[in-house]
Amino acid sequence: MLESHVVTISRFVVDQECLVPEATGAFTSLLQDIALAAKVIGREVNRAGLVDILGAAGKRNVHGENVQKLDEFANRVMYRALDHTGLVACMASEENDDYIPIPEKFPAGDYVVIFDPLDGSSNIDVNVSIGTIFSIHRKITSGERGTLEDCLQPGSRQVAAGYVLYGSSTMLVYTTGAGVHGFTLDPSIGEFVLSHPQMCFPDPPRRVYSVNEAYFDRWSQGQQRLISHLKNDGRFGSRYIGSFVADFHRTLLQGGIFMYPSDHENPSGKLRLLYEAAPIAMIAEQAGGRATTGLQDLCDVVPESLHQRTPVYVGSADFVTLAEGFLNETSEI
Ligand code: P6P
Repeated sequence: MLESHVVTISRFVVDQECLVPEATGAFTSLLQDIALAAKVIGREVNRAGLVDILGAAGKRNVHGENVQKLDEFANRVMYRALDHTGLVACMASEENDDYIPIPEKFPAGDYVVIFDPLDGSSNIDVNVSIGTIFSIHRKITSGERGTLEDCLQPGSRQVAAGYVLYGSSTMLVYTTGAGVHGFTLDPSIGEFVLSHPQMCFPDPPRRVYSVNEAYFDRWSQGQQRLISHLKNDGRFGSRYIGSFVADFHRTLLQGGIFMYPSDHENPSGKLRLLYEAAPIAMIAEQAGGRATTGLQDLCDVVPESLHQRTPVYVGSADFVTLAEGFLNETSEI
């Protein structure tokens, strides 16, 4: 028996569409397609321990990282959910060197979908939560089909952003610029149902910082001073899962700050701008938080290449601002 108050993601996006006079329904369909892909990926992620799908596929992606079979599967699922819809101008993915054009046999649309099909895949074999991250822009070039230029837009031009967290439950969290909304998959009906309407960073926030302190010696002096300050404060706890979506989701629900700094060996950090940092930054800002590279708002960074990396500081606004203060101290004492 379906409770009357249950709101599925399909119902929710249709209701939201009604609030936008010029909406054509295309965006609603696009979000539903992504939700379908999330269900299919989630099913395989949850079966990973049972099916011989674990372990590296023996290939390396553009970053020289071992590609896990689930990575490839998730990438295929996202592509096939979107390629034929007539809604998408082009795509880009962590798993593909170049941008992904829509095949000539299919019509193209106005939206550009950029995604990390399975972030945190190094955690697959140890059953740690992993996620899918997606960023949606409108095509800006005049041609019928999208190009690389349509993918290289700053986060401030995103029309939507979201992530799927494959954890103790499967959650889809997204924003279209009108707040952040979370949906939990109810396996008994196979639907994402609204579980977290209007998500906002809590005020007051929990004093939790999330960073991989193994790299302490490689950090700038400002970063080192920041972490020492948080430790000496005596009120902060530390949590680090090593899966961006999971670490951010906890930060969004409880408050705190997640950091992936640059360091002497990785001057641009590790996380990628287009399909990790920028979508999460849009969500963070829509939830009343902040997201910065340490020097500028992440949503203001104009991408120069598909897979460029960026330092990431995201979370409760006051903590992100505190971090910026330490990172921009001129006195390198
Ligand atoms: P480190 C996972 O491999 C990932 O790309 C992100 O999900 C995560 O935040 C980060 O790398 C963890 O990196 O260097 O701490 O293992």
